[in-house]
Amino acid sequence: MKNRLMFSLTLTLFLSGILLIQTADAVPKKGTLRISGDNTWVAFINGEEVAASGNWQVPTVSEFKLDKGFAQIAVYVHDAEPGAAGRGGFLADIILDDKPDYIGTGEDGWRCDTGKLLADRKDGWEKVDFDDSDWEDELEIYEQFGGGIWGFGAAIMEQILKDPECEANWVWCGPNDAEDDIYFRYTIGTLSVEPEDKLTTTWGALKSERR
Ligand SMILES: [Ca+2]
Repeated sequence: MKNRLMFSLTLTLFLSGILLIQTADAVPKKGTLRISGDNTWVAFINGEEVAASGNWQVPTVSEFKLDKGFAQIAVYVHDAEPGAAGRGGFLADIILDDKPDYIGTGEDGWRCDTGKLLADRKDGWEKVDFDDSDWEDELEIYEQFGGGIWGFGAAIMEQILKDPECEANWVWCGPNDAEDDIYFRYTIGTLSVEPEDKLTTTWGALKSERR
């Protein structure tokens, strides 16, 4: 009886060990954010600007670290041709760890909003603690990378997006021949609830690590 009890105890400990390892393993530690936008874009991670560009055929690639599996992605995309004079496009993917976990535009989880020019928007939309719950969660989804009106640029873009292969779709917030200033957010993981001062310390550390 005692042996059986010991056996059960050992088995339980062993199984919880496996569970713990799997749980720890499931939390991503580093990520890569790849972006293209027609015509220009500015990207933020945890409220800090990480990329800005104006050539959709040359995607930006930003590497970042996650804090206990958490990171906040925010991207502004501007279409330079007013209204129907030109179509806007946003293509992005997030690659987590080396497995890799792949999140592309066109998948669930992205939220978007239309609005003013970036310079005129002062509501903290790019910040970690910004409440985006009233933002649109159904994006307008256009062709997958390689197709559609941006297809002719794919060969050049592939020189940057080849590993891993881009599986994202071009997206927009509302019809891309109507809106010209678009804001996107994607939240990875959950922000751990910590006292305000500790949280500030964590972001401070993240910030200095990137430099
Ligand atoms: Ca336009």
